[in-house]
Amino acid sequence: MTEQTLVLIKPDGVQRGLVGEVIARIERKGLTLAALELRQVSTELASEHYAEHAERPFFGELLEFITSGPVVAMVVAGDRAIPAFRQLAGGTDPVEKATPGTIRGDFGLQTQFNIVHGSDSPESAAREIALWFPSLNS
Ligand code: RTP
Ligand code: MG
Repeated sequence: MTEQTLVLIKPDGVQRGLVGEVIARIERKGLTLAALELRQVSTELASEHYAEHAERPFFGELLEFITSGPVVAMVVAGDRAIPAFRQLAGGTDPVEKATPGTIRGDFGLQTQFNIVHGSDSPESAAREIALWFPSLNS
């Protein structure tokens, strides 16, 4: 089933020059780009985006990190795009969970600096796409 997912290349990925690498992996998988923008994230947008983690001890650090430099925000589309991108990204902890061959497994060392975000369910994807790309018709 064709679906859309919200993908972010977080500030660490942009700063380390991994934008091309991440987009190449998305395209090689067979997924397509429906929207793409380099964006400086406000604290308001970051807190909305990560609202589910508001009570977590790392929330403050997470907001600080996501707003620390530009991110690349994308809407990625294709067959089972939501789980397909989560598969490309690998688990949240780049060492303990993500395996080699995934974006996090190949390029990450710390959970906080794990390079990419991808929506985790159809409900999250709809909410996040509306939040990041309100003008997009989906
Ligand atoms: P994301 O939302 O960014 O795609 O990552 P995820 O689904 O794999 O992981 P999630 O549980 O939603 O956590 C969101 C982000 O918060 C940071 N985090 N830090 N210090 C910590 O223990 C910790 N745990 C999570 C990571 O940047 C994670 O991607
Ligand atoms: Mg998440």
